[in-house]
Amino acid sequence: MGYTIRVFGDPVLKAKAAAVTEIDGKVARLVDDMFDVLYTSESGIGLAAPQIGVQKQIFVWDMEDQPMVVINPEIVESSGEWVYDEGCLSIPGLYVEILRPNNVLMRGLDLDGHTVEIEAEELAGRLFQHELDHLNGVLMFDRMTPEQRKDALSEYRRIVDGTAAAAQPRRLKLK
Ligand code: QAP
Ligand code: CO
Repeated sequence: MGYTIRVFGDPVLKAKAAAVTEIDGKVARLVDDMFDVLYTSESGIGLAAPQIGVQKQIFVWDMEDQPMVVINPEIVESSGEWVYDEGCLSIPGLYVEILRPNNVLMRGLDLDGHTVEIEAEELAGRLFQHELDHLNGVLMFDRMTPEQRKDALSEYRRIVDGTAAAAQPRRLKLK
C-alpha cells in the first residue's frame, strides 16, 4: 500500500491516465488499495486512480455500502442539466456549484473484463462525470465559469493557508 491522496497542485492530477490493457492480479490489488484509501478518507464516495498517483483508467465508488469499480470507462450518452455543489478529495474543503449534464450512460469494463453499461442520474451521474474527468486530467476548476474559478481558487488558497497555519506549532513569545 502506502498510497496517499494527491491534492491540487500535484502534476499527476493534470495528466491523462492510460487505458488498462490487461486486467490481472496487479489491477485487482490496485483496486483493493483504492478502496482502502477511499474508506480511510473522511467522507469520500469516489476515487480515481490518478488521485493516488497511478495513471490508469480506473475509478471506484461506494454510494450505498456497495463497492463498485469501472475500468477504461467512457460516457457514451449524456443529457439534461443539473447544478450540484461538487467536492473532491483532491481539493479538500472546497465545494462549488457546477453545472453538468444530469443523465449519463457510462460504458466500461468490470474486474472480470466484461463490458458493463450503467445508466445514472443526479448524484451517481455526477460522480461518473467527476471521476472520469480525473482520468483525463480534468479537475473541478476546469468545469467552472471563469468567474467561479477566480473565486474558488482564492477560497481554496485560504483553505490551504488555514490548514497549514493550524498544523504549524505556535511559537510563543515570552516577555
Ligand atoms: C466526487 O467526491 C463527487 O472536500 C467524489 O473535505 C463529486 O468523494 C461525487 C470529500 C460530486 C458526487 C458528486 C471532499 C471529502 C469527498 C472534501 C468525494 C472533503 C472530504 C469528495
Ligand atoms: Co475528485
